[in-house]
Amino acid sequence: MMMMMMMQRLRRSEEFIRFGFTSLINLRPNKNSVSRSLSGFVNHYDTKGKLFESKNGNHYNTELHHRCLGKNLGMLQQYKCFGSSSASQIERNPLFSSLDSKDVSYFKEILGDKNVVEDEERLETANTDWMQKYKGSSKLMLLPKNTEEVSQILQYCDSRRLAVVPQGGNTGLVGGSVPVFDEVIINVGLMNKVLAFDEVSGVLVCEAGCILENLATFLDTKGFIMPLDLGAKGSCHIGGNVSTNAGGLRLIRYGSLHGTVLGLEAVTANGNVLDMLGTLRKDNTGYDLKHLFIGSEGSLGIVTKVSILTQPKLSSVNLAFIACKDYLSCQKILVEAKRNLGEILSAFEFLDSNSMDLVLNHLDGVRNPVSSTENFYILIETTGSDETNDREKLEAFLLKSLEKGLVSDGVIAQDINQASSFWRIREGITEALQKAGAVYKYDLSLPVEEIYNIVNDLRGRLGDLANVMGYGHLGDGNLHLNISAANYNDKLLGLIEPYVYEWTSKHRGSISAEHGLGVMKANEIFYSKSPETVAIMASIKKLLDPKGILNPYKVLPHSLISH
Ligand code: FAD
Ligand code: 2HG
Ligand code: ZN
Repeated sequence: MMMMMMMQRLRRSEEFIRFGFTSLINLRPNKNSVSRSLSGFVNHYDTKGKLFESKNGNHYNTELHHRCLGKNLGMLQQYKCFGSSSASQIERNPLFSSLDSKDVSYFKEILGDKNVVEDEERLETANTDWMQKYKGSSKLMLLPKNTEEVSQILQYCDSRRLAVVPQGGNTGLVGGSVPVFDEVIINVGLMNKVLAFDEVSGVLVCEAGCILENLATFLDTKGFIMPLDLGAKGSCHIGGNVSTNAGGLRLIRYGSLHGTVLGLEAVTANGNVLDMLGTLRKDNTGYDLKHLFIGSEGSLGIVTKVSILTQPKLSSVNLAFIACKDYLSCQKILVEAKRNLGEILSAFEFLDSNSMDLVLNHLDGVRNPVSSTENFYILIETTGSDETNDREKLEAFLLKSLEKGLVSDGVIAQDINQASSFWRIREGITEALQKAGAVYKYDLSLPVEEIYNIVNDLRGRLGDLANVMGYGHLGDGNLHLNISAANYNDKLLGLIEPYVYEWTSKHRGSISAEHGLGVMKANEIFYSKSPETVAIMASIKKLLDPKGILNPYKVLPHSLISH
């Protein structure tokens, strides 16, 4: 019966409509605005742009969700705790200076008054991460307009040993983009110009503060697309994307930023400008140093310019939303999709029924596109240049999967609105989790066959203490394991960590597939990297930032770099 219905649906969709995607979420809208994403998610902003209330009415405690906050010594908080182990306690590096009025005067001289932000409300926003989970107490945010200004700022901070935190769109999910204590925030959002675009090679050169979605809009006018796409595109910066080595929804097709970023410019701690802004596909002259900055989360330098290989926009895009009864079927569909859709496969994402229920319960206007309730859902996107052929390929693939019993139901988007509503389900999970209460977030790379075992194990371990959700970029072997609970509490955290990290390590996975380590996992790096490798990382950090002023307490274990 189910099979008949699915066949009918697929046959009925004679005209699978092509679409291009527009913005899904603008996470940090302009001043004086009430922003609305496609689902109706609303953040209220006051006139200074500060987030003060989420739609569900949660008023966040200004101390947020740190496990412990340590004592106040004078003006400065000296300790903070993150994670579950005693090693997660962080001490403010006593070697760092504290900001004084002469520092502020100097910055005003080089940047002008208006780009030296001391306003409390703007600082409150810049001190707080997207999840409202990490919060610093910086008294200063600097907004440089060009590389020279970044260089002058860093040269000065280095000479004074003032710690800094580079910030882009502040959408990071590991507490990397906000200060831990009083670090000066350097936000490159004013550096937002497209510098060059070559329509023959597809190489785009731009400043680091360009918002990803604005670049996508610019490229659209030229008939090109960015090689990466993520739910935070309305707010995240390309510099932030490069610094986190963001993955996202298109990685399965276009690869990671280590492949698509052809060059970059970065400023190191002492103000040195490293011009590595090449635009060549091939360049084997010596060590390829740009890779050090891709994914180093602002710990080695501030990325100021990026050169990236973009892709031609193809005319036919199709999106299917399908339901499966078990995880083994999801795996088999992935294998078949790679084999049968091959060159046109452009996304392969999955979510479990807990994730689906969460989205349905917390986001307005979202509905399950398939009539049957199943344990798993998959989004398969194809992008190609032959409309008839691409459509037939996807249709034939789905019918075959249905006949084999791998798929129990499914639909193909008929127009751009339907496609957006399908993507809204997948991209909206992070937002729905925020609304549901406390969330413990893990971003794991694992062998595909192991991915759902950890979700099941954790469910067994936590019982009814929390709601465990599994979703993510299945095509890339990347699970987003999220544990949602009414409140943050130590008992729950103690059951989750280090269990999740040990489990991942035992299966030779990575404890950070795409979000980075930030402050959340700086001390956990050994679960995925050998001591010898981490020691070399610490040497590189010392070489490029001997005084440790760049994004301290992040990425590497504090014990290795705090002296
Ligand atoms: P920020 O959050 O401001 O900073 C992130 C890190 O980079 C920090 O350590 C910061 O110090 C450093 N940094 C920022 N700019 C610079 C710079 N110019 N120079 C040096 N260091 C810098 N991530 C994914 O990988 N895939 C996803 O699919 C994805 N989806 C998301 C969906 C939602 C709804 C949200 C909220 C987040 C998502 N993320 C995802 C995480 C986040 O959006 C990415 O990590 C993104 O690349 C961060 O960019 P940003 O400009 O906001 O950087
Ligand atoms: C995604 O793929 C993002 O949606 C966010 O990387 C994942 O919320 C998360 O854990
Ligand atoms: Zn992701």
